[in-house]
Amino acid sequence: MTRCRAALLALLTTLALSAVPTTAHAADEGPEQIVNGTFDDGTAPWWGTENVTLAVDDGRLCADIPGGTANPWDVIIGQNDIPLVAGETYAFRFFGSGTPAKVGKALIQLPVDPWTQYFAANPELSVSGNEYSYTFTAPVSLPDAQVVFQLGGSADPWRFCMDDVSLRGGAEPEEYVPDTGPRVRVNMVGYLPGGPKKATLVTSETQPLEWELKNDDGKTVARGRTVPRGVDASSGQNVHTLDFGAYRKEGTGYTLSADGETSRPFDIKEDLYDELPMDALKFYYPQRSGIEILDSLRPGYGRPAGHVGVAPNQGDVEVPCQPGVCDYTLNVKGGWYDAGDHGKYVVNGGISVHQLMSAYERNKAAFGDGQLEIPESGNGRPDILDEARWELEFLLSMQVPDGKPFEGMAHHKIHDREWTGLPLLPHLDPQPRELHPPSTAATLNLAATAAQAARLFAPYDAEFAGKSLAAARKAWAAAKTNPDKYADPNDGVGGGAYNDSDVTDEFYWAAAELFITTGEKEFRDFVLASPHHTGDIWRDRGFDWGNTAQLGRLELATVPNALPDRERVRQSVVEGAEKYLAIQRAHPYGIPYDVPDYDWGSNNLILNNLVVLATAYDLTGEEKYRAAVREGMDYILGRNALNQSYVTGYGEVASKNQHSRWYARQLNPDLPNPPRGTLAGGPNSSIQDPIAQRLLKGCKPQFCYIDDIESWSTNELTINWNSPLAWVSAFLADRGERSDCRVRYSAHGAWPGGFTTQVVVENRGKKAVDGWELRWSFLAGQRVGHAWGAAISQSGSVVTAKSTDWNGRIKPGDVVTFGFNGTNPSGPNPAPEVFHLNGARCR
Ligand code: 9MR
Repeated sequence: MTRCRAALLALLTTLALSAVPTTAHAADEGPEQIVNGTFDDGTAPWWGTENVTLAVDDGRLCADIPGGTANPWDVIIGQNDIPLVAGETYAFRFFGSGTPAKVGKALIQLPVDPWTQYFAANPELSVSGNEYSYTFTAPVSLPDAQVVFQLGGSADPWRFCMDDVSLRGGAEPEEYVPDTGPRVRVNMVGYLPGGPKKATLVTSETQPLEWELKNDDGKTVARGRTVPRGVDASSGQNVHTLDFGAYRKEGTGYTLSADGETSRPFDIKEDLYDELPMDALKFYYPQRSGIEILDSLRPGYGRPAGHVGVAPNQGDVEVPCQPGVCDYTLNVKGGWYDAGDHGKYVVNGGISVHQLMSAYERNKAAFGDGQLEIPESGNGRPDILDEARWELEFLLSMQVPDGKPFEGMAHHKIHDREWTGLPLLPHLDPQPRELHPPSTAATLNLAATAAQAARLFAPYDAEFAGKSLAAARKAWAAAKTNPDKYADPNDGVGGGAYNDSDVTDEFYWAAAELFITTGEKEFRDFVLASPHHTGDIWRDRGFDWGNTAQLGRLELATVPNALPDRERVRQSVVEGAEKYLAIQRAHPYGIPYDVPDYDWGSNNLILNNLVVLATAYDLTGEEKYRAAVREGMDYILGRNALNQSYVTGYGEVASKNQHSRWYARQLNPDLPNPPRGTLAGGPNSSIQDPIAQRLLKGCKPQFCYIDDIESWSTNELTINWNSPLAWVSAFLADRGERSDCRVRYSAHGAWPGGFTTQVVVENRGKKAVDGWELRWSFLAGQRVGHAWGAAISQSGSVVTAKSTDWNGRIKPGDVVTFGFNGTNPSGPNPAPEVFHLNGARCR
């Protein structure tokens, strides 16, 4: 690789070195230039060449150094972006050990060709380890020198460990100031012609200012005055808002100007969001574990299968438990990698796969086969279900086998024994993999998603649907038997803890899914008795993997079911939406999330609040809720304090260095950036990672973000963050047209396995309908048989009834009636609630 070749050059061209192993008094008082030299926060931002895996072992950074390399620079561990000031003297210290003993190289050097070495030492590393201490005077000023340890050149493998790496002296680290571009903040992707169009201006002015909207030719097409909004707590900025919603003409290259600043360009167009849902969903295929990613399907993203039991991988086909946890192994191959790590976590997989299935269940007709360019495309089933199934099969495999302690529960997670460094492609991960103890939360995630899968897969694969329902029932029973087996909050080495000590919300969600799928009394009674059924669950912070009561409530409100207090449940979602609407209206950046400190993954919480607003639109048809969803998306795509989009490939300035071990282009130019449509976690006030801690200390919430691959606490990508992105963008892409029709769908009789139904369609509009097509979808595996008064066809659960020659015209105020016999292999048969007449949803 280029780094190694250049290192050779550097060796040949280095002139004077000043490696003096001496004490380092004076510089000791200076500022620390090394980030995370104590490895208290994992291995970041330390990197290694591809042939080593960095891991923290007993508080030190350790790595197995391969044998058989020729040169010192064939194996390197280092840290970048070390600022040096010419003439300043530095104290360079570290602890190091070698097993067996070895001589290494410690260098401070230029990070690019010719890799000039400003300092070089050859520490003799012993098995017990030594402390090393040097001084050196920087010959140059440089913002981004490297501290590297060259460890190659040994015929035999050995193990290197280091700790307390410190470089003191020089200047105080410079204050980081993000480049936030023009002070007029817009959705850089654009606005829908009929939607709200707002922007935010950052200014010190307190009086209203003129604004101008210009088209692509620079011609002013609209103007108005800003509304001063005072100082916004989430950014610390004095801001005004601009509203140009009255302008509706489609076009590209619009700009907004105010206070002498011009925004980045944006479009106004109807098909603005047509690609985003599919891009957000395409994110999942290259996130798959256990399967080769085909370059033919994802050019530039092809890679070998990860964790299929091929060395150096130590999983995932026969994975043991952590010591003392179980006496069996499980084949848990497959599923999606959670995020930028190689872990697979049932609670997080649960909400992710649920939100994909729920995007599908909201609007089944929008999802078809061949949309996502995945290996299953062309199999006759909607790709979104195929993608979901990849994860579902993994979740099912995490269930404790019969006859074993905690049988029927689900293991909480499976991941590496130690944290690994970046970059590291999945198939190169050498760490042992372990199953962690079963948890009630994981078990209920399995119950909820498998129950949901049972109804959605029924029309396509009855066997899988049956297997899923059986697993869901078993998981439910196991959770009832073990209602408080919580994940250990300290079990966070090598993977995230995902701990949660209140699972009453998971119980509610699982009961809701089981009730919707089966209609059974046990689940109905549980739902009705749960405090989450009636409580105010609409947290300011939104819902996520650890707060899932909202999932249950949203499902019960939108998916047809026979709950006695259904109307109240629906109303409660509208109440939640009203709350978020009020928060959004008060916010000068239009964010339906206003908390003093932003959470880890704040973008996903914001999107989840948009899910509540979108659901209120679905339930009521009230435009204000749809407008709120559209405005909320503006924040994600650029109308924010940092003036950037958080979705890769969307908007002129967008996140592209999300924390990932395989989309690690920032660390290795041979690797790709994350794919188009990848959401970054977003501002996180707690800034847990070293890069954010170095650069963002004291940040106002919206500024607690940096598009750096090492900033895992602000800039990771995850399966549970792309899932609300997919859900919300699918909602936005849905034109959502409404039509003045009303449908009465009534059961006229049912018998074991069958039913007969009459459908009355009323034209309540002012214009006659000439030729009609009515669309609805069934809950599960129902199928239409003989029909009268309409020609009926069915694809999956989606049914289309077309007018016949003689009843195609419905005059205003008139009705047409048709009917059919159907089969219902199992489960409840609730009347569909959403009907589309000629593509527009009946009110
Ligand atoms: O998204 C998770 C966040 O809600 C938690 O506060 C945090 C700490 O437990 O963990 C986040 O999840 C990470 C997980 O632990 C490991 N994989 C990457 C996840 C996203 O950063």
